[in-house]
Amino acid sequence: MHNVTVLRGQGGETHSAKSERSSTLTTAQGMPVADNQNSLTQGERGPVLLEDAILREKIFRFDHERIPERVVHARGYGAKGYFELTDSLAKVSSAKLFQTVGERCDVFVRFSTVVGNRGSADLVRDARGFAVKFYTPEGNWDLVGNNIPVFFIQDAMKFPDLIHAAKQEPDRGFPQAQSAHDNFWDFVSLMPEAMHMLMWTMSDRGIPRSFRTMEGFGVHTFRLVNSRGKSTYVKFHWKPKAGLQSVVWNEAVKINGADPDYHRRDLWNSIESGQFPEWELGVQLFDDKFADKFEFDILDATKLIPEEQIPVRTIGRMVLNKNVDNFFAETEQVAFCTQNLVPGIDHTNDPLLQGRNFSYLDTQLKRLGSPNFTELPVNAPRCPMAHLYQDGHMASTIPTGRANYEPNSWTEHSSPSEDPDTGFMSATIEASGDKRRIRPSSFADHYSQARQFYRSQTAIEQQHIADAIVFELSKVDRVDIRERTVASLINVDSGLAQQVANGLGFKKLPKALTPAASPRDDLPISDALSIQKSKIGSLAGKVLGILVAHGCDAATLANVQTHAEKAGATCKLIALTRHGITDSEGTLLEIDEKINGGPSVLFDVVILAMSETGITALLDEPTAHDFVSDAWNHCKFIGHVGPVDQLFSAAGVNHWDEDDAVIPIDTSAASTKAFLANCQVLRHWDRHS
Ligand code: HDE
Repeated sequence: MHNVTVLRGQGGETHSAKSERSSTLTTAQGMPVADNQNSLTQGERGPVLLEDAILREKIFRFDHERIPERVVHARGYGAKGYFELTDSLAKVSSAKLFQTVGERCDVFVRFSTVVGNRGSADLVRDARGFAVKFYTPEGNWDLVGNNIPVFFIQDAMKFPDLIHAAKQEPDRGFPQAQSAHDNFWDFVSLMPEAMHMLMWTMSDRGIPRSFRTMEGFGVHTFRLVNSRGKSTYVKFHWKPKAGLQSVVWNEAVKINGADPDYHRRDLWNSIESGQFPEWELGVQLFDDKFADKFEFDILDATKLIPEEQIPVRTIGRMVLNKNVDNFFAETEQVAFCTQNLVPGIDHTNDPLLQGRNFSYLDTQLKRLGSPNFTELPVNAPRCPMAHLYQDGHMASTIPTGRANYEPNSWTEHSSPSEDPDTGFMSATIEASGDKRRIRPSSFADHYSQARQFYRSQTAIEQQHIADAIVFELSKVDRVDIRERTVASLINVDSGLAQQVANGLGFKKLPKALTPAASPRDDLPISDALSIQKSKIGSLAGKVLGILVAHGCDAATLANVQTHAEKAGATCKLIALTRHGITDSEGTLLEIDEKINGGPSVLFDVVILAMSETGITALLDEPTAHDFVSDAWNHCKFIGHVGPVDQLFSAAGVNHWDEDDAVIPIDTSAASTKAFLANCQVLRHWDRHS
């Protein structure tokens, strides 16, 4: 029976009266239900009676199950865990969570795509939200970031335009969760400030393999403030312990069909299996002196500070060790607000950040329907609290006492009062100047960092960027939009622009757009911007897909499974049927996926475990051909056991036996180990060069 105890005191300690769990199904009012199958009718085949309050309540509750989805970041997935400080920031911040090494606080994290609706697929090309709620001893701190360190626009004024342009076009209501359409490229090609983030979304960063393999960034410059009121600028970074990893576009397209829940399932499975995803929290700290000499404005969210210029100092780690108990109650109802700060952390004047500070509280009120959303368990602070707010829809705490105002002189009903020593103090910042609507000239250079990003990628990554832009622009109907984009790309890199122009079939390059500030050519390559330059080097958390044929070698299969699991990887067996496949010793194998539900795109590494007798049945199965040809085309490592020639031929793959990443595995443990050691790099990019 599902959720008999919906009134089971979900509010936990914030509920004044907890209902006890009943073994009998009840109504929302607690009345026991005698029949949950049939409506109340007059006569056996007669009309349903209005009197049937049980039916009416049930349907009423059902009708009201949905709340508005988030206007952006609608599709997301949450998990719980903790943050632990590993290096004290006491000198620069008075925030309690940054004081004592080893101290932990609970966190709730929600990862998301930006553009798609709640039911869209996980592996669309998009930025990913990376929002963390820290339940600190001084209240909730929300670091509402993305997996990309820069944003499309500089001023909050343009956010509704950006999102309108990116989401479904208003007349037709499609495309869903795609930037590959006219409106998006129309807008971004008219807004050169978008070019830097475009480079990121068109790169492999836009199609991450897993939430576990993404970096996270606070994006804006924030401030840390110490106990003497001194402020230091800070950029926040999350670095995944599992390393950075993405998929290729053709894989992403196929994953979305095979498993639209690929990212959420991956997060859920890894936590359930005890492989807890982990990130380091790092900071780039700097002062006004650096800010003044930096090439760009530190308040411009379309710019980053290269790690080579200010190294990222690791100060803590975050471990996600618990899945949500209920998706709606936690992941849907979690309400992040950029203005949720704690003493010791503060904002800067970044105009995008300032706009966000208005937006999030407003959006939560709309979405959750009441200012009391802060009382929902996932949003409620986990520290002592006392405020004088009251009433409103769905107030679920019962405030006591007579004094609900301050100051008051009711000593017996003592009420909370302010504390200038421990309370939040905004950093003291001088502000002056004319009241105007103006974009500072220090925000004018839109291309230099886009160029730096592009040039810092490996050749393969650069190719992926060009391919992605060609793909997207090929979905754009208006020629002038395609041309304007290429004209803008010339300012990033003429080689890239030429490649895109060729991919689109242009006869000649258009004239470059006139940039507001000439792009610089002197920014050094930053290796930290490339995924491929950061090595993975471990199989931990990876998933091996083993296509098994009837009669495949039992000893080799056992070896592979044992050693892969020792390395922290998971093995999934794929076969023609879920039941009835036996190995060479006649043991019935526990199959995870039928071949047409377990394509190789779902796995990091694949192995073909064949036998003379078993392979024949697979030769007539088109999805077995795709399994092999996709693994090959996506440059994956392919281990093979037993006779496989016919399967490669059926899949149309030639010269596989000359390829360094198609590796035979025999019955010896050494051979399995060698294969697993080799495939740690996950892709053999040279295959198609
Ligand atoms: Fe958001 N953003 N945003 N955003 N954002 C929302 O708040 C908004 C921006 C980000 O998992 C909304 O609760 C404005 C940058 C994440 O629940 C909304 C502007 C960055 C999430 C909103 C920005 C983000 C949101 C929609 C420009 C990266 C998901 C639902 C001024 C640093 C949080 C909600 C979650 C969600 C507004 C720009 C990240 C409408 C006005 C830049 C990760 O309030």
